[in-house]
Amino acid sequence: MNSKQLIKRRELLITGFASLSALLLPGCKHELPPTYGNILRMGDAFTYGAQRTLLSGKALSKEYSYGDISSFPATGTTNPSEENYVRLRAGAFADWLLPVEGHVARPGSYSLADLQRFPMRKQITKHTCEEGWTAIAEWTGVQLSRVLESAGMLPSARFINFYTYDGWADSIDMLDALHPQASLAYGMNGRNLPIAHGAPVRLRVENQLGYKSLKFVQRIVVSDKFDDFGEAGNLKNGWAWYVGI
Ligand SMILES: Nc1nc2c(c(=O)[nH]1)N[C@H]1C(S)=C(S)[C@@H](COP(=O)(O)O)O[C@H]1N2
Ligand SMILES: [Mo]
Repeated sequence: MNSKQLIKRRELLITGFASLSALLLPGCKHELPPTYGNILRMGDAFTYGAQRTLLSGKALSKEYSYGDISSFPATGTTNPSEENYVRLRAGAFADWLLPVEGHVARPGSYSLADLQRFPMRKQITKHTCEEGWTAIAEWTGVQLSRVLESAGMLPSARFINFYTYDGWADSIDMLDALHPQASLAYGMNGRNLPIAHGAPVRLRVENQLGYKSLKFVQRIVVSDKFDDFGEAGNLKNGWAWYVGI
């Protein structure tokens, strides 16, 4: 890192801390992450506060071109053994249905064909794993916002909870859920999403670290309350709830 970069980094940190202290002023309480007060997750307060203030949640993650697409390791669960998943996979996911429920006016389930009837979005983005590797792929899918709008989010909706066939659960806030690049991907690099990468549908949360992009999505629940799923969620790995990049 050269001295210019160091200064820039310092400026960013100072701005970050300044904005964080601004966030601690009364009246700005809503900008504190929902994990605030959890000693294990103090980092959330900094990254969440700084990102929300500096970027206002509007910034798009960089999109790349076809020539930038790289090899892409499949990590974590690559083939769930859960019995329903095994059955659905045997039927090429023709019977797969994604329930969208909770604080919505029209709870219901979406087949793969239903999701593919929504306007399609393609994005070539960089995945950043917490282990330190990155990879670039093209994702084809539907913006999460379209599905949530179709289900009719109620005014009480605050967080979106996701459950997966390999037993993962995680949540994102509304700003990230309605981000234009937040999507339910059913295709990767022009083909159906491979099993190892989360077939038939995975989440893409491009503005956070890779572990927020849940594979093998099973159920979506719109909630009025924050839930990080405690030890059943990412806390068991020592991972922050909010990992904006
Ligand atoms: N359901 C589920 N989602 C998951 C994981 C997992 O093991 N199970 N691993 C996470 C992590 S740590 C990363 S880096 C990416 C890996 O996605 P990939 O297998 O397509 O590389 O998925 C994320 N989502
Ligand atoms: Mo990861």
